[in-house]
Amino acid sequence: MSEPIRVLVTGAAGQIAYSLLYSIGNGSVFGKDQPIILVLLDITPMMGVLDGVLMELQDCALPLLKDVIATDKEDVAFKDLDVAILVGSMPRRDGMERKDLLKANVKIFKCQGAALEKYAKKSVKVIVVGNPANTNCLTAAKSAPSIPKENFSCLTRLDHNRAKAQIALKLGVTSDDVKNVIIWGNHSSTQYPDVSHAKVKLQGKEVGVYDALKDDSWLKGEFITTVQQRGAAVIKARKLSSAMSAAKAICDHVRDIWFGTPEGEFVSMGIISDGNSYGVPDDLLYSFPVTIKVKYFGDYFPCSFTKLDIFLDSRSFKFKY
Ligand code: NAX
Repeated sequence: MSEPIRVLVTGAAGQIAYSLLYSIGNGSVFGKDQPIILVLLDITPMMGVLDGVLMELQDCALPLLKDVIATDKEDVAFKDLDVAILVGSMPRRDGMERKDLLKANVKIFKCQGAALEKYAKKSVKVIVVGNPANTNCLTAAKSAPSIPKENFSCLTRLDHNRAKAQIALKLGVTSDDVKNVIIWGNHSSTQYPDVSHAKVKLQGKEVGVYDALKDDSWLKGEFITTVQQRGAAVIKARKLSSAMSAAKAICDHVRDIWFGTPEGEFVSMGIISDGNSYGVPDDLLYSFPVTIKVKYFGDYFPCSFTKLDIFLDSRSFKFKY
C-alpha cells in the first residue's frame, strides 16, 4: 500500500458531499489500494451536522480511510493537501441579486485560495464545484499564485454526463457507448453542449453521433436546451438541486485527473485558458475538451501530471504540470 493522500471536501455537511464521501472512501476515485486521510470542512453552524457525517463515515468501516478530520478551521483543513474538492459556497437566497452572490463567493474563494497558498502542497489539485463554479475557481487560483494555475479546474462534467446520457437514451444504448461530447463555456445555462466530434458504439462499430442519429434538428435544438436546462428541471422535480449525479460527476472528474483520461477520449473541464486555443481569451476560466496524461513516480505515487492537452488543436498547445 502507498502512503495516504490527504483529500479535502468543503461543504462537507451538504447534500452533494453526502453522496460523494462514500465513493471517495471506498476507493472508487483514487483506486482500491490508495489509503486516504479525508478532511471535511464546513462552516461553524454546521459542525453538529458534520459530526453526524463523521460518525456515519466511521460506521462505514472503510479500510482505505486512515483518518477522517471534521473541522471549521481553514488552517487545519488546507494543511498538506494533495487534493482539494471545493463544494461549499454561498447559495443564492430569495431576493439576492447576482452581484451580491458573486461578492459573497469572491470572499469565500479568496480566503480558500489564500489558505491553499499557505498550507497545501504546491502539487495540490483543486477542483471547484460550488457555484458560480467558473468564477469561484478563477478567484481561488488567483489567490494562490505559487500553485500552478493548471492545477485548478472546475466541474462541467455533470453537464458532459447529461449530454452523453441524452444521446444514449435517444439511441437506446448505455452512456458508456457514447464518448467525446464537449461542453464549452460556463457551468450555466449559457454553456454550449457540442456533439460534432462525439462518437457512439453501435453493433461494435464507432459512428459519429450525427450519422447515428440522423436527426440534426433535435441535435441542434431540443438536445441543447435539455442539457442547458437540466439542472433547473431537476430542481423543479425534486425541489432540491442535483446531488447524486453531481457527486458521480465529481468522482469522474477527479478520477480522470488522478489516473488520466482513457486513450482516444476527451472530457469536459473548466480550466484557465492561455489564449492559444479556439479563440478563447487568455485567463478566462472556460470549459474545454481536455485529455490528461499522468506520470507515475516509482510504483506507487500517481502524483504529478505531465501534461493536460487541449484536444482538437493542431498547434502544440499544452498545459504543463
Ligand atoms: P448544500 O447547500 O446542500 O451544501 C453546501 C454546504 O456548503 C453547506 O453545508 C454549507 O454550510 C457549506 N458551506 C457554505 N459556505 C462554506 C464555506 N465558506 N466553507 C465550507 N463550507 C461552506 O449544497 P449542495 O447541493 O451540496 O451544492 C453545493 C454547491 O455545488 C452549490 O454551490 C451548488 O450550486 C453547486 N453545484 C455545482 C455543480 C457543478 O456542476 N459545478 C452541479 C451541482 C451543484 O448545483
